[in-house]
Amino acid sequence: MRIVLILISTLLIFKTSEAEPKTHRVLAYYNLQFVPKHIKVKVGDTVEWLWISEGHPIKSGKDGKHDGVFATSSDRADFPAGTKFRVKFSKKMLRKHPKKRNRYHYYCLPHWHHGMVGSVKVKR
Ligand SMILES: [Cu+2]
Repeated sequence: MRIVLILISTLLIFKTSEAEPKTHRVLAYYNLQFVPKHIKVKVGDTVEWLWISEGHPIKSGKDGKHDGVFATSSDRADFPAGTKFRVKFSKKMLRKHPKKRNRYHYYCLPHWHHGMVGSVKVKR
């Protein structure tokens, strides 16, 4: 009986945690790269960028053109290592800023022309 109860509660915990929104980490790395460069998330998930090296103001958009969806608080490349920046890809956010195939591109303001770009694909 006790084992059955443990099994049931374990299953419930797994079921709940599966449905809960997740936080996905992207590193702003030394070699002018976002790691991972492209990620897939689900609606309601959060992406958290973590600065491993200093600098790297982030803006949403492509080819150095900001599209106004999200951006770090400053355009100055003075974010210290350890800085975190979070964006929640909620239903509301997606409705407000619809994108082709739900893919949100972003770039590092001073380094995008060196290839410091990435994207977040939001699965429904
Ligand atoms: Cu950068």
